[in-house]
Amino acid sequence: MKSEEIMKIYLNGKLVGRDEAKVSVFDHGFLYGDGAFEGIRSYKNLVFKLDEHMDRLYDTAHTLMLDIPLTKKQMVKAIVDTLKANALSDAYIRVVVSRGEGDLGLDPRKCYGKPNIIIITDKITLYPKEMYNKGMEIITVPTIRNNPEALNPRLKSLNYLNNILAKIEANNSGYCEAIMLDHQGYVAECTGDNIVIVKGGALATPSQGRLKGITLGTVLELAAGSKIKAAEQLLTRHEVYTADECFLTGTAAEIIPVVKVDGRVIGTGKPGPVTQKMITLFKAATLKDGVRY
Ligand code: PXG
Repeated sequence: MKSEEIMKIYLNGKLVGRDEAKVSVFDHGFLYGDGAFEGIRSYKNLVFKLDEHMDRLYDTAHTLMLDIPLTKKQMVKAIVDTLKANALSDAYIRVVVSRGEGDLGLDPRKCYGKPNIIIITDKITLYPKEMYNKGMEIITVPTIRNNPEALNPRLKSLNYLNNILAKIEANNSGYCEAIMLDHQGYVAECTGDNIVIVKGGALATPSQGRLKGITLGTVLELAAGSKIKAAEQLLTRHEVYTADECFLTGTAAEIIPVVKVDGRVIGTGKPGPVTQKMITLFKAATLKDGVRY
């Protein structure tokens, strides 16, 4: 974390210090979790897959009927300006668009029509380095992913309690990540990452009940480019337990191998060759595909 004087945060068109970066307690993002967000990374002065992140942010906002008062192009400029103001070449970028200030009551019409836009740039490390080398152990938790007809997991909304409850259950059992099943009992994803298995050299990932992860999308593209088969399909825990390899994907986590699930050893119990290959391909892609600044 940068010290207070140097850290600059984008708040509604201005770059302000950490202490000045404040919004009202009447903001419906705070009161009701009403808003959208994105977590993005930059590598060596390139914002990775920024257009894809913009599309997802604006798609979430569209479903929430939240009019973002910036075009995608203006938002990209605001992100780049914030990165430059903080002199960060490798960063974690958190974009938040909340419904804005309003009277009490969950009706968005009670807001004065000015969403708050916040961009924070900083560093993030999600899991200890050792887990990347040895692979991580995860469990399945009781909290299922939201039923898509209640709150679609494809929305990256400010309401993340579904995932946080699952994270708490994982933590309570001594784990830092967990599998969440979907409303039909199929494997959906983890609390902040997508899940991929490898069987007979081919990749498989759940087809429903999950966020459309941009890291996962990159992995699927890279697989296609390397003639590695990949399918989006219904997956049960049995298929995860009996996979040759397993790994998780996410902007914050990047690609992390999984070697044990619910006490079952996956494959050899060590990060496998296909996982290693995807990590290598992914690292190379992060330096190529995005917006330079
Ligand atoms: N599923 C869920 C539920 C997520 O929240 C992913 C999958 C991976 O998607 P991307 O597009 O990032 O490949 C996410 C993303 C954090 C943090 O602060 C979490 C995410 C991203 C950035 C930061 O814990 N999760």
